[in-house]
Order: sequence, then C-alpha cells, then structure tokens
Amino acid sequence: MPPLFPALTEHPADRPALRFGERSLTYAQLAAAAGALTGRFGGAARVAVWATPTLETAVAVTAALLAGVPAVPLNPKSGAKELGHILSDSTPGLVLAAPDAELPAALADLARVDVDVHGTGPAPEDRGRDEDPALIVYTSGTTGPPKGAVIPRRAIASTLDALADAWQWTGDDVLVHGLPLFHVHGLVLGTLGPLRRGGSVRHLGRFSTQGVARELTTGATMLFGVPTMYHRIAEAVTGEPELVTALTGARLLVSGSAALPVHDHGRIATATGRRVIERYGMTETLMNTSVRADGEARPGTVGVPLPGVELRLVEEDGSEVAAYDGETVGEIQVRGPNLFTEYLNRPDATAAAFTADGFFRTGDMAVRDPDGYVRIVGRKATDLIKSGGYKIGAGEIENALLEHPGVREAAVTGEADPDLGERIVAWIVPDDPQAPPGLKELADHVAERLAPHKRPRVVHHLDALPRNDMGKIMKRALTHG
Ligand code: MCA
Ligand code: AMP
Repeated sequence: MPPLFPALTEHPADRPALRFGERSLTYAQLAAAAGALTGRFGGAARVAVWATPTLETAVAVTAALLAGVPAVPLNPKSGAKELGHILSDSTPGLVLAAPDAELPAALADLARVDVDVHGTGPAPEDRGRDEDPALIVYTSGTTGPPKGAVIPRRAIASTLDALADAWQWTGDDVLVHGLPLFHVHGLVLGTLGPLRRGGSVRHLGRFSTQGVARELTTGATMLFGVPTMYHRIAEAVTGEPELVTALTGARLLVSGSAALPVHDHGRIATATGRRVIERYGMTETLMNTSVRADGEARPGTVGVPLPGVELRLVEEDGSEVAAYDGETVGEIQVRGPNLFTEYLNRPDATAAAFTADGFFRTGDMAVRDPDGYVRIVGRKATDLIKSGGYKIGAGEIENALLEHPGVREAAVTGEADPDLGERIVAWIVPDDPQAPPGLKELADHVAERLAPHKRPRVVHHLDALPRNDMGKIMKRALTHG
C-alpha cells in the first residue's frame, strides 16, 4: 500500500508541515509526535478526537490514519445531546485531546490520552489499507440525529490527488485557512491535503480577514474558505488595502461547502482582479467537481467532475436527464473512489443513499452546460439548511426545541442571509401564549444541547402551525406568508 503521507518518511528534517497560531511542526517533528502517539492507542478499535483547531488535532488524526485506527472528530462546541449520540453510536475506545483541553461530562467515562506534539516515538509504520475506515464524520440529515459517514482511506487519497490535478496543488504550496477541524473541508482538504502533498498549512485558529492578509503576504499561496468567509472578505476589501494586495498575490482562492453568491465573487474580482474558484463536495462523497486552476472561473458554477468521478443528473424516476443544455434540472448522482462506504449502524440509510448501480444520491439539484460545467440550482430537501457552510437538519433542531418546557409545537426553516447564506428560523407555538420563550432562551437551549451553529437566529410565535389534511406541517405556508 503506498503511504498516505510520503513526506513523513521522505522529509528533509526541517521542512514545515503544520502551523497553528504561534506553534508549528516540521515533517520530522510530526512523524515523531505521531509515532509516539500511536504507541498509546492501547488496541482501541476507534478513537475520538477532541477536534479543536490546534496542532494536537492534526497530530492525533495523522497518528490514527497511520495506525489504521478510525478517528471520530468531535466538535468541541457540541452540546450534551449531540455528543451523547455521537459517542453511543461510534463507541470510541478513547479520546485524544490537547493537554489543556477541558472535556465535558459526556466524555468523563472515556479513557483520555493527551496528545504531546513534542513526543518522540519511532517513525510510524503506515498500517492503513485502502478500504479500511479512516474517519467517521457526523453529518446532519433531514430528520433524526446526525449520521456517521464512514470514510475509507482510499477516498481521502483519491480526492486529494484529484484536487492536486485540478488545482496544480504541490508541495510548494502553503495553505491558509480558519476552518473547523471536525468536518471534511477543514480536516481532509485543509489539513490532510497539504500533508499528502508534502506542503504546509497555516491555521488561523479563528478566521479573520486580517489573518488571511497577513499569511498571504508572508508566504502562503492558497486560501480555502466557506462562502461566509468570502462574503466577509468582499465586505472588507474596500477598507483593507493590505487584504487586496494579499489576495492579488495568491496563487489560488478556493470556496466550497455552500454556494458562493455571484455578487461576492464579483466584488472580490473587481477589487483584486482574482476570481475565486468553487468546488463541490459532500461529507459522504468528498470532492466531486471543481473549477480547474487552468480553467475558466465562471461565476455561479462548481466546475467540472474531478478525475475519477462519474457524475450524472437524473429525473425523479431515476432516468438520466434528456439534455445537458444548461437548462434541464436533475438531481446530481456520483460514483467513484471518492465515495464513503456506509453510514455507521444505519444500513437502512446507507441502502437508501445508493442506486442499484452504485451511484450516490446527493440530493443536490443542478444543470450542466454543454461544455460540462455544473451549476447547482437547489436542494431536494427543504429540511436541510446550510448556514455558514454547516449543514443542519431542521428535524434535529425541532426535536431540541420541543424539549423546552415552554414550546408546544415547533417548525424550523432556513431563510436567506447575506452573511451565513441561510439563517435558522424557528416557528413556535408556545405552551403559554402569555409568556412565550424568547429568542435568547431558545438559542441557548439549542446551543447547549446540539451546537451553537445550530441555534435559531430568528423566532416567530404562532397560535398554531399550518398543517395539511394529513397533519403534516406546511413549511411553505410559513415562509411564504
Ligand atoms: C453564540 N455562541 C454561542 C451562543 N451564541 N455559544 C453558546 N451559546 C450561544 N447561545 C458562540 C459561538 O460558539 C461562537 O464562539 C461565537 O459565539 C460566534 O458564533 P457564530 O455567530 O455562530 O459564528 P460566526 O463567527 O458567525 O461563524 C461564521 C463562520 C462559521 C466562521 C463562517 O460558520 C464557520 O466556521 N463555518 C465553517 C463551516 C464548515 O467548515 N463547514 C464544512 C462542512 P467562538 O467565538 O468561540 O467561535 S461541509 C463539508 O465539509 C463539505 C465536504 C464541503 O463541501 O466542504
Ligand atoms: P456536508 O453534508 O456538510 O458535507 O455538505 C454538503 C453539501 O454542501 C452539498 O450536498 C451541497 O448542498 C453543499 N455544497 C458544497 N459545496 C458547494 C458549492 N460549491 N456550491 C453549492 N453547494 C455546495
């Protein structure tokens, strides 16, 4: 099996690999720290990683991949209910965390191993095999709690190599970003990506336009971000000349996880002369399409299928659309080595997600231009909300809201938001109309149980929810007045 990270063993000792804030590791130091850590896994079948945006998380995931032990990245802002579900579903043998991390009560029964980024162990042998599960990443569906997508090692290797081809991404690139490390974007693309190429990543700890400007003017060559980050960049370019200089000098600016508004694309292009390129992926499929570095960065498109990815648009009845004419809308289905293997403990959901001939049903609706460019035009499920690049299921928020004593009925929708793409809106029938729970109370309630990014940003109080004859809530009636 070829190694996942050749640079770990072929490294010149002082080649930079990771930098998080002020702290950094070379490839030699990363190999030694990962080697020391793999010796402490104690036969665990899976390991949880307390995925703060730190060196420790990068070392922990690298060590798990080399040891061939699946890693379950945990959002360190997860609330008790969400965390409880992920732990009982994925049953990790231990949790890897930074020594100074304070872990919540939900993790108290789990053995804890502190990650020593200056540990020195024997150079780790790469024990992973292609089809072995490498990561289990939790992702929201329309109803119920999040599902664990089991991502095999070959999907990681193939998606990163396909992106290298599309973006001319090499070991000379230095990536900057401020993405969270418990999702595919920040972890697989933003951390494992540079390591597979033998290049380096500088993580901002927390996204800021000043941080982006600083890194891109001091050696960073590429920027990854979600559209909310590019929106904030578009807002800042007029007042921050150093940001304009930085973006103008970058080799590649890449946006993903949600649609980049054409308006923000245009404002950045006007100010810097640079076109942000978009790529389209999913937790279950890793990356499917991208605008190529040597291609035309057409605003509003996610480019062409990546090498190895088969993509088709299908009608409701499963037949392929009649024409790729830039107008005929169909659901995107994909097949290729980039796909996940299953949802953990959910054979029903796994079976429903694939067609008989092995294509994954993405639920994303698109048209395809005659020259192959894909334009995403919407989503099949109205109960999935994309806010700040996070996918959030309406059902999980509704369930959390119903656990509030002041809530009799609840419905959740998404509405357009210039910064977040969509914002979460809660429609509540209060138990006591004289004393309805307010926005802050309900936002805190959801943030505490699930995660802060799942909290409602707007609350409406109603006497009753609009329902059809079957008793089903008519969400269109809520959002269309
Ligand atoms: C606010 N906070 C709270 C509460 N309200 N905490 C507890 N209780 C509350 N009621 C805290 C938040 O935790 C956060 O803390 C701070 O206040 C600000 O919160 P918020 O307004 O939500 O955040 P933001 O600053 O507006 O975040 C915007 C963002 C973020 C930075 C763009 O949305 C983000 O990081 N998005 C990235 C999502 C992503 O990576 N998606 C990839 C998945 P603190 O200040 O401590 O942070 S998609 C994917 O992987 C596929 C494969 C793909 O295609 O990429
Ligand atoms: P997640 O399940 O969190 O991995 O989110 C995957 C979803 O994000 C996809 O199914 C799309 O709906 C959306 N997405 C990702 N990248 C893009 C993009 N460049 N443009 C539009 N939507 C995107």
